[in-house]
Amino acid sequence: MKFQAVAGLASAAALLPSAYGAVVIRNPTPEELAAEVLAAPLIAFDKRATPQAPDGYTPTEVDCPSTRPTIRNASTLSTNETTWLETRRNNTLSPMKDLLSRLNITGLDTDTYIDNHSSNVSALPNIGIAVSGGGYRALMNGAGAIAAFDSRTRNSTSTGHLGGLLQSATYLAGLSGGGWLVGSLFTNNFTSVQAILDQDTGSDDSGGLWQFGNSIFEGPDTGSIQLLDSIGYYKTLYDEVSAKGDAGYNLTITDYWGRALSFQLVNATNGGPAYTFSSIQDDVAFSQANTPMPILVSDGRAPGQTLITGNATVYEFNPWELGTWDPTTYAFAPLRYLGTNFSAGSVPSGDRCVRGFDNTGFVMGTSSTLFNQFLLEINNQTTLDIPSFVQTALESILTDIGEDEDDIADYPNPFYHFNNDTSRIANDDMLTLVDGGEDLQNIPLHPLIQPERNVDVIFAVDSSADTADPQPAPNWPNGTSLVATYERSLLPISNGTAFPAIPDQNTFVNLGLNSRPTFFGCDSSNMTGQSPIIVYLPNAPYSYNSNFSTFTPSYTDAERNAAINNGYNVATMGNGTVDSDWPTCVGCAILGRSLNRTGTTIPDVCNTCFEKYCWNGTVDSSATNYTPAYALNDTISTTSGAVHLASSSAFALSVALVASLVVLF
Ligand SMILES: *[C@@H]1O[C@H](CO)[C@@H](O)[C@H](O)[C@H]1NC(C)=O
Ligand SMILES: *[C@@H]1O[C@H](CO)[C@@H](O)[C@H](O)[C@H]1NC(C)=O
Ligand SMILES: *[C@@H]1O[C@H](CO)[C@@H](O)[C@H](O)[C@H]1NC(C)=O
Ligand SMILES: *[C@@H]1O[C@H](CO)[C@@H](O)[C@H](O)[C@H]1NC(C)=O
Ligand SMILES: *[C@@H]1O[C@H](CO)[C@@H](O)[C@H](O)[C@H]1NC(C)=O
Ligand SMILES: *[C@@H]1O[C@H](CO)[C@@H](O)[C@H](O)[C@H]1NC(C)=O
Ligand SMILES: *[C@@H]1O[C@H](CO)[C@@H](O)[C@H](O)[C@H]1NC(C)=O
Ligand SMILES: *[C@@H]1O[C@H](CO)[C@@H](O)[C@H](O)[C@H]1NC(C)=O
Ligand SMILES: *[C@@H]1O[C@H](CO)[C@@H](O)[C@H](O)[C@H]1NC(C)=O
Ligand SMILES: *[C@@H]1O[C@H](CO)[C@@H](O)[C@H](O)[C@H]1NC(C)=O
Ligand SMILES: *[C@@H]1O[C@H](CO)[C@@H](O)[C@H](O)[C@H]1NC(C)=O
Ligand SMILES: CC(=O)N[C@H]1CO[C@H](CO)[C@@H](O)[C@@H]1O
Repeated sequence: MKFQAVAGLASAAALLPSAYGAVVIRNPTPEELAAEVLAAPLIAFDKRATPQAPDGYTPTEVDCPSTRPTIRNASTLSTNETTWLETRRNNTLSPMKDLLSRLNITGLDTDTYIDNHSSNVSALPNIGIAVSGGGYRALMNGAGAIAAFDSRTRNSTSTGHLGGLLQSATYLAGLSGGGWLVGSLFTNNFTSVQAILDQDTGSDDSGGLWQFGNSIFEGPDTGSIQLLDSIGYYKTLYDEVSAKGDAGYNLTITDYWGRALSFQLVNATNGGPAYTFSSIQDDVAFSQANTPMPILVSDGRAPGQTLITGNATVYEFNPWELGTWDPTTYAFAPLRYLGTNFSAGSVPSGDRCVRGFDNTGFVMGTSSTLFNQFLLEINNQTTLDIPSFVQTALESILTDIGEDEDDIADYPNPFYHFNNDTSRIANDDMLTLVDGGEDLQNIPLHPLIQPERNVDVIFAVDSSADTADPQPAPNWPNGTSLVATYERSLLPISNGTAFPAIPDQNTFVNLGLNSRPTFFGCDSSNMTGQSPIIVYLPNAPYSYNSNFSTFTPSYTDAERNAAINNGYNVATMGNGTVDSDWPTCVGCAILGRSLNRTGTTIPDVCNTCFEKYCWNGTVDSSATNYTPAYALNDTISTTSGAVHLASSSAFALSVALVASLVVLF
């Protein structure tokens, strides 16, 4: 893409007055004023993820707390997490009892089993859920799985369903598009997918979450409670990001991307500029451990570097911290004080602290920076009225950082001069993070296979677009992400993490391991170290072809709902209609490691399940093509028609962009 060279941000700002000359600043109507009050950024006692940032999107200096924040090394869990886990593990027991009893594990009295071990909760199952990247397709397919696992979804606790698994889980990790899902739920008081879908059953289709009918190029629907028309939307994005730049922070395309995403994912009429990811720690439901712990994943990539699969440092964001277990940094920073000038692990005396850097949209955008490319398509939206100051601002950023770096997110490096001898980034001013899927590990397993977390089973929802386009069935997963995590586990950077053996992608396709659920790592004695059982849940056509191209920017509500419904069917195998043993087998996967730990005999029904669902080591690497058939008879079609055929993108994409995204998703 060719951009007119512009000298820098200052010149973009200088263009502001004339650019704004075209903007009609409207007189707010009483209705708009009322909406503004609703969206007021400082609702002090609103105990959900909250607009805690002192000055909206702009990171702001504040006095440090009396105990000044510090960087810690990664040898243990944080005390915040350890404390929280004591309550969370207890809180999972009652939902887990309900769930397991519904899953009908003949030969094991699961109520008695849990009661007998409840004084030593670490003997009992510790569940993680991981939702892959893949843009809106991944958000929607992942949402179907989460809805299936959520006892708040209507009918989800009927026979054949899996409701309650979410309530039984300790961790919920998301990456890129999966991170949009996780971030959106947690920014909204851990609302349910059901509640989000229920919002627009009425005639008022405005102002709610997940309105994907308008792409990010258009901005939010201008319904009754929306403040912004298209120009107002762009002006808001521009003003907020510019203010961060004016405050002295380096800007990247991720700043714009994160702000734009927030209008769809954060339930606020103004895109929630002051919402921070660290505010989740004060959310009542989370802090009382009535939700799983959310984790988002991103990769480190220094400027000018090419990211090599297996060699990237994998970072996580959780409500308390940003950091990594990898030996190449091996440190965690307090999320709330990101942006503060840390040096050798502490804030130099005399320096103040910074708050508001961890804007929740920016964190979600950091996990999904590949979609910065999406935003750069703005120049090609000829049918839309996109103000020139937006294009100028994006061009200016690219001029500053270089077009090869259009996918980075810039963080002042909190790990500066920390772990000098071992950290790759000890001498870098900036910590530059990119999309968590750029190292091909598109499922956020990394945080969940850390031995410190003792996870027993991971429900790994894979919405990757691995199968090539064009071919009969593009944009379905074929195991590539699991292969990447397995191969990395054999390298020194894995630092004590272990992962089950995973076969090559042709084997996945030839044996159908990517068109039905498969367990990996069933036999713990066969492993080089402590590893969970992986319950692989690959997106596949059950009731709908949800294999939208990663670049499709907008979706009708019908498409969205059908994709979510398909995801529900993937997770439940059509509510147990494809295999009536499936719910029982899910229960067996949950209990597997725990039964080993407590020396309990595996019930016969579970042995049958493990024979049926565990990959048994068979390999068939012969060349192959993926041609899936619907798993259910009851299928849905939407007006977009046969999206399983090479999907027509809503706008022209350059060869280079298609290539860069196809390789990664
Ligand atoms: C997290 O841990 C720190 C240090 O132990 C403590 O000061 C802080 O209050 C904790 N935060 C929460 C939300 O528990
Ligand atoms: C968890 O449950 C155990 C056993 O009932 C109890 O001893 C412990 O105090 C509980 N811990 C928390 C943090 O609630
Ligand atoms: C429970 O599983 C047994 C087989 O182990 C089966 O005979 C029975 O019908 C199942 N019950 C329900 C309610 O599905
Ligand atoms: C829930 O189950 C009831 C009774 O079986 C059925 O009528 C209804 O359609 C189901 N609702 C959903 C959302 O599946
Ligand atoms: C958050 O959700 C909880 C549980 O559903 C509810 O009791 C509470 O009122 C909600 N809080 C807000 C601020 O919406
Ligand atoms: C979004 O916010 C509106 C207004 O505060 C609220 O009525 C609605 O329940 C919220 N939606 C969700 C899914 O939380
Ligand atoms: C901006 O980026 C430059 C070059 O990477 C770096 O030296 C500088 O510290 C950054 N400034 C801030 C405020 O992060
Ligand atoms: C891994 O990345 C580091 C820098 O991040 C680089 O110095 C090193 O050569 C890379 N190793 C391999 C095997 O690519
Ligand atoms: C790390 O190295 C820098 C520069 O050499 C030095 O100033 C700093 O004190 C070192 N940090 C530690 C903790 O030794
Ligand atoms: C599997 O996916 C990779 C990309 O991740 C692709 O290169 C390969 O051709 C695919 N193989 C099959 C059999 O689908
Ligand atoms: C955008 O359009 C220009 C022509 O206006 C074209 O040269 C360019 O390749 C397009 N960019 C992309 C990413 O499609
Ligand atoms: C188990 C293991 O190898 N842990 C190492 C991970 O990396 C850190 C930092 O290099 C080492 O201190 C640990 O021993």
